[in-house]
Amino acid sequence: MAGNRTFTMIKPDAFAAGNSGAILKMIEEAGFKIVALKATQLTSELAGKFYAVHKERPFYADLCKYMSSGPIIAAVLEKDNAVEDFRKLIGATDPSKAEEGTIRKIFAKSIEANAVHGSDSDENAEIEGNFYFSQFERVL
Ligand code: YYY
Ligand code: MG
Repeated sequence: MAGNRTFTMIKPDAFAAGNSGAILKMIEEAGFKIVALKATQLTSELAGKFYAVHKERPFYADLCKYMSSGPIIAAVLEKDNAVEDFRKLIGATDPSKAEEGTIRKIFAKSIEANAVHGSDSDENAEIEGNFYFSQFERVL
């Protein structure tokens, strides 16, 4: 059975553009409950740890630099079938390929500066949520 939580980040481009509120509104209107939330900024080392699965990819160094370039918002979201439904809401990694009405289509600037992160599996949602939040920083 699919899990009911996923993890998201509002990335530096969307935060800097003042789109965090509009994105969180879209997330709530799509039926997700925000069960953990913080504004923070990653160091390049922490961004590298978060995206370690991509460390052999050609875009990894740029991604780590970009993800640590400014403040972000991290959040855990709750909804039935959370991971899959959230990936649908955010749209394709490359915003030029994202469907109309998706968060990335509306707010992303490029494939790298693509406004939001969404976990790709229940297992990674758990790992990524734990990367940012202790048990006292989330709704149980
Ligand atoms: O899960 P998702 O964020 O949609 O894409 P991933 O393939 O996991 O890549 C993570 C992150 O890396 C992506 O959101 C932007 C960046 N990236 C990139 O800069 N260039 C690529 N060709 C692919 C991904
Ligand atoms: Mg991914």
